[in-house]
Amino acid sequence: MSSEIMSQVAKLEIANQEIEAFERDGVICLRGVFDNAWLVRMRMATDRALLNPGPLSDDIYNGGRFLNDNFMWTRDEDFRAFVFQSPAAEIALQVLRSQKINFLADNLLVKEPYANSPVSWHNDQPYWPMQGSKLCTIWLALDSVTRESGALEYIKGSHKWGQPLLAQSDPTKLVQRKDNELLSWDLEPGDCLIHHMLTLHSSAPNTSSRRRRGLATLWAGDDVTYHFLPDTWFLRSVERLGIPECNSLPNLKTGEPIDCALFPRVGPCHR
Ligand SMILES: O=C(O)CCC(=O)C(=O)O
Repeated sequence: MSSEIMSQVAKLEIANQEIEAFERDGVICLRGVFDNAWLVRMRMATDRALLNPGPLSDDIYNGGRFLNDNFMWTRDEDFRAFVFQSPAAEIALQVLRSQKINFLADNLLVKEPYANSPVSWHNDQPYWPMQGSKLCTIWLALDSVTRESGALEYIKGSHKWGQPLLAQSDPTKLVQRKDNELLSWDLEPGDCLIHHMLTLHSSAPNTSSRRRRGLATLWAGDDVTYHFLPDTWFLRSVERLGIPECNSLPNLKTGEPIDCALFPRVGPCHR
């Protein structure tokens, strides 16, 4: 890693107030934590990914294109650099108050102009064969994001309900509680949302003439262990990835840490 990148990451310090808000509300917005160099690099990488979607991608054309792709880091140098060199791992480490951090996956979510593809209410944890409380998703805005271009919306505090919800399930009972308070932010490029992987969230269609490119990365802290559950999205999909990192999966044991080639530890001595 270059000394410039190392000092950028070393300087990052998330205020205790923000970390407490994450713990209380299940989501926070941090402004301007990814600089222009990362934005330029990841926008170019995103445009490459759009030309060559991976084996787990969903590519929907409805009014405009919505590409939802994963595991770009295993096939593209810039997505890989984002995992190991960008401030993302340090953000996750601090927000989760963790001593170590493992990377789970990246997820590219591009809503092109007029993509009539809302994402329905869900939380992220039930897609993964993991247990533990220190799990978060960092959603980085590569473009300006408003309600019209497909902003995310969260149910404040819902990470404490302990309720898994897949996007295909009926959310009515959970999301229509009277006391729900919704949180949403307009974003500028370089801002990011950090949500707990049990926080319920959804996103609006893109009704604007602007692109809405988001790069989400998923992170696990030191209390997270592997739990073999054949019915998770991840375990149903993983064979289609067909990458050498997957060979490390059979070594994972229920109740044990998730360190392996597919869920690498990221930190100063692992970069
Ligand atoms: O980008 C979106 O529209 C949805 C993102 C999302 O659901 C997630 O990052 O978990």
